[in-house]
Amino acid sequence: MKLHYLQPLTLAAFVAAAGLVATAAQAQSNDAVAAPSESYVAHLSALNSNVTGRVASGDAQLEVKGDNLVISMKVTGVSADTTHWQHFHGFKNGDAASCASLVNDTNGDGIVDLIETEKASGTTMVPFDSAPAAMDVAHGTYPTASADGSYTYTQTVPLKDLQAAFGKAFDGQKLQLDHRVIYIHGVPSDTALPSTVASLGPIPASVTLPIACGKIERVK
Ligand SMILES: [Cu+2]
Repeated sequence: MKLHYLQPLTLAAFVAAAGLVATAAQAQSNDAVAAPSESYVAHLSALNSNVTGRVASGDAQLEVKGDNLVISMKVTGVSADTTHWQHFHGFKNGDAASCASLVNDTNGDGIVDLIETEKASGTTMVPFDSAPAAMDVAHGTYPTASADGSYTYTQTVPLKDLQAAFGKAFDGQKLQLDHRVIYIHGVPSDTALPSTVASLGPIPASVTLPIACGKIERVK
């Protein structure tokens, strides 16, 4: 007797479960092709070309895809075979940052050093290294340019982790990417720099010297 009742129920349950599986599979494939929910770009222009002897340029793309921020950068015209620190910089109070220029060369040595960028750009915030959400600016693993002075960088960052680390470091501030600027730094360690070129603590000025900057803009 029981079988007569169970069988139709089991069949119905099976059909329902199969339907759910199909719906889940459909949703997943929709996610895979979905456009990013937020998208940003930055076009980077050279800084301190008088020191580097090159004209750096680059493009950065930042896309929110599901739970991740996907960062990709393509950079040319930077010092060859040199590791290039790169970060977004900004103001701790959320004000919109802009790229520094020679106007910010307050000591008149012809070079805009990292400290001189602070008035226009605020402080170093998130490293574009191998683990941005760790926010370990001084110990990150940054890209090294090839022999022709170019590199590409891509990193997928769990957005929740990044936001949590950022809020902890900057008084609960939000990322506000479109209020930030991206800097690329670095010239070879044997570059002769005047002693007026300031850096952060014990970090050599050749490591932190800004060589390109671009404002992050939201793409509609
Ligand atoms: Cu930086």
